[in-house]
Amino acid sequence: MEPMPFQTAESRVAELRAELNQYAHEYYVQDQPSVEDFVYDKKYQELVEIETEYPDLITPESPTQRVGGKVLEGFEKVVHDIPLYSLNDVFSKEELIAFDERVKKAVGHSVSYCVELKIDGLSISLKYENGIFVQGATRGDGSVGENITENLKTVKSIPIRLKEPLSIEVRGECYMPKSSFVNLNQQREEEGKDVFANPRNAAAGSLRQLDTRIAAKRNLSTFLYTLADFGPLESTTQDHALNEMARLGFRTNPEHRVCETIEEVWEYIEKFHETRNQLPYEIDGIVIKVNEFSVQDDLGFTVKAPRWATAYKFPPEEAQTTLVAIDWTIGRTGVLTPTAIMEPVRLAGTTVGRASLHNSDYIEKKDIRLKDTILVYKAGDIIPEVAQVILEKRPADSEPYPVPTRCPVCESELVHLDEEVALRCINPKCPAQIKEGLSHFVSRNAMNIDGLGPRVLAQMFDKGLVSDVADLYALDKEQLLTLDKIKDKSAENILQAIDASRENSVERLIFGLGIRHVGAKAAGILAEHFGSLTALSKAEKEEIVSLNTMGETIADSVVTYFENEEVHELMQELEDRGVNLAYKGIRASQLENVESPFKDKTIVLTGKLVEYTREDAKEKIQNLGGKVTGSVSKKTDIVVAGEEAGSKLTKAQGLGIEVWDEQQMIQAIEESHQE
Ligand code: 0OX
Repeated sequence: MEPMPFQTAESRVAELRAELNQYAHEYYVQDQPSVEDFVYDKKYQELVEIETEYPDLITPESPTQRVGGKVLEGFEKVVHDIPLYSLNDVFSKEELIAFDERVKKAVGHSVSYCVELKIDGLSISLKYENGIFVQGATRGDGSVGENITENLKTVKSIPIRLKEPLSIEVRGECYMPKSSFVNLNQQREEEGKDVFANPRNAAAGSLRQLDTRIAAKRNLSTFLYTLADFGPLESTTQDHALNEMARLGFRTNPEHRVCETIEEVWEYIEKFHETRNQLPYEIDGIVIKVNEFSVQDDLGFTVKAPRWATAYKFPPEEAQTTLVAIDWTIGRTGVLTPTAIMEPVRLAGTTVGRASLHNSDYIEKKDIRLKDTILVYKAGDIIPEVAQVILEKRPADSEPYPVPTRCPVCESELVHLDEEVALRCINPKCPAQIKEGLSHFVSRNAMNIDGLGPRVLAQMFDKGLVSDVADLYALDKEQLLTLDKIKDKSAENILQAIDASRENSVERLIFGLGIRHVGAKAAGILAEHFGSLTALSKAEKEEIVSLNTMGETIADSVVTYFENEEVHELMQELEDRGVNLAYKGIRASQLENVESPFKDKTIVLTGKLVEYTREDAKEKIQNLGGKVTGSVSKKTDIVVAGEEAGSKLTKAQGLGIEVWDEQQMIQAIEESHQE
């Protein structure tokens, strides 16, 4: 490519940054993305390229500076000019009413309260000078915290530049969403690393990393709730201060309310006590603050906490029960995972009889034994975990739990690799691993073959019909009919589903092969870049590392995978049996040349489509530059209404949104083209 003149580069960089920062704000702060990931990725890549050519153009607020890179020696101390107070707790309605009585008595009249969810994360304090983020610190003991600016710069919801050039200090909570916590622990388990006990510890562990690239990958988020130093801002209530913070670009929690009476506060508490499990982040209570700042000032502080606020703490989501047995399962990569089988117990609204024990080291470290009374913990929809043993309740005849030394399925000797906390079965022919691998291959994000549940696959394997994924493509109806509960019709459906999967674009196959560290997203990026499995199999490590978001771990894993001769035989077999090895989507680089009525439009598909499946229509529209979303809003441009379309159609009509029938959509797809 022709090198760009400096001036063009300078203005293009400014343009790209403005766009990328806006997209990031919509995505990370407002939870309302306006563009598909690849649009962001492509512009980001362009910015990286220009900045590589002209490093002088890099500024701290460039989104490229969010990926971390600095390795620190330690964390410096930060003295908080304005101390961070803690909160007094209340645990019952009576105590809450007593708080309200104290407040009313002290100020001589009733007051309104601003109520907020109590986010279970880590308190942080952020300083801005002339609108630029200059310092981020932990709470520490309230007077002195630690400087974690570099790690906080990687947290995408924290603005690097405010919407106005103000010098202010704000405070809030940095936390890890539940889903990120589950994914992180799953990944750590697979890598044989220690797991985090809860999202709060995971967030704390991430912010305490000296290598800022680690924090950058941890998907942390924030909610800000205190304007500590107002600068020139004027606010007379907490509620207004929250709105001001949101206006300046901070993420604030949308659930805050103003309540006029303590009864209203109680209703709010009850509502979130019931529904807290459905929130995507953990809360451990509700914070109740006097809304008017002038009344807050009248009430003042005790040594430790404000008199104008309190925290209603929810009872912890923990319970005690007895450990009856430990069940070991083997994953796709040979890792043995122990599950506690317990006396069923009520926990966070459900009855649970199984809980995660993470790995063999966890059992040894915590000295968990059969018949022990254990404390189980569950956060929302996260799988329950065994937190600890209640030693006082240990039976007299208890003995340490003998961790297995042989694979419970293939009986080969287990290994405990250095630096791993898990036991592994390293027999590549271990039936348990192969069955898991088959289940992964057919799963929804991989080859998406319906009708092949784990039982059917296990039977196929046990009967010798299938010993690797390529064998699925050589199955015939007679063979299927030998399986339990498979009748004529279901055999046909299975064969049809297998057949349809032959046509999948290759990212599904790449993911389905189960190459270590290659998730669905990485598979998509690799497929788009290399264009085929064959090209990927010949890729050099450097080329993979050069791709956006790909690291050394993935690159090494891919290269090592394709060094295996058996993998090449498998690829050949797949190809011989008609499985597509090519990328069928449109490469992002080609999208610019698309001319179509869907380009940059938001489309909702509703009702029954006759000629296309939803999935097919979605893929086609996306390939033509459109964004397909699930719900109708003011942002929707076109609603495609199939047969028996219901409420979405009605809503679209109400909002005056353009409505098409399936034929109009097909015609538009056919008339669109790409150069
Ligand atoms: C939270 C939270 C914590 C801070 C000191 C006086 C009032 N964890 O979500 N603290 C506060 O406010 C306190 N608000 C919150 N929302």
